[in-house]
Amino acid sequence: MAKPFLYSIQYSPWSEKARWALKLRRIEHRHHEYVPMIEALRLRAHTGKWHGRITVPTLVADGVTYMDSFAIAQWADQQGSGSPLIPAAQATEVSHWNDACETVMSHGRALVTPRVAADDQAAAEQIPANLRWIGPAGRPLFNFGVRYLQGKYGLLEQDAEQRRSHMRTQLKQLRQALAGQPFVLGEFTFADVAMAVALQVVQPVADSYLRLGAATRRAWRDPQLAVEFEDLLAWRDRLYAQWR
Ligand SMILES: N[C@@H](CCC(=O)N[C@@H](CS)C(=O)NCC(=O)O)C(=O)O
Repeated sequence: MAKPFLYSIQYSPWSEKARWALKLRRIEHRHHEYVPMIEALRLRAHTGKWHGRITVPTLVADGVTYMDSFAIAQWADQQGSGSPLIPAAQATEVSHWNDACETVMSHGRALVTPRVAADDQAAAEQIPANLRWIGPAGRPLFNFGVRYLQGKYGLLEQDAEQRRSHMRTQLKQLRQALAGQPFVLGEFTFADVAMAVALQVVQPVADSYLRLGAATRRAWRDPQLAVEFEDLLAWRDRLYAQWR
């Protein structure tokens, strides 16, 4: 049987969720670092998905395509070994927390993107290493990429304060669910993975877990939310140290 094949984006928290789940379930796989826009055709050809939206992470296993980080985690939970990520008795709760993660990260993406775009060094860091030879053409390519993301993910549809308020609601619920304990649902589950990764858009986790350029790292930090949710960032760091 061929090893599962994962398309992922190194800096993307959605990819991080999938990578972490595969690691926890000790699933060996091949990996390809996906270049947004430029490799869309390759991904469509591999998965046979010629219509509709394609996103990464995407896992292809035994001819079946899983094009969503939670779908990959659910698949991983049926394979491999280790303690369950999504215990049957808590499947509904885990799914709820995955939705909360999606809310935080999608609003977070809309806050991060303009901060990266406003910083020349951060913008330059987004050009993949194997495309750096294009030199000054990198900036227009990056600007095109920003417009592509704005359209695809509706990044301009709400203002920053509205988005922060949606994120705050979810993060306060996380604080309440944790109530000073180590795990969201009493024991370690994918709910912890999802919410720990969601905090990437509040303030990135240490470079040793997820490497980012210095300017990119600055741009991913939300100055307001990072101060308001210092306790959750500390929880995230402890969870990474023990489980990642
Ligand atoms: N619900 C999806 C969302 C994935 C997602 O938003 N992926 C972005 C990561 S930045 C992506 O594929 N970006 C590249 C592109 O849209 O071309 C999941 O959980 O996997």
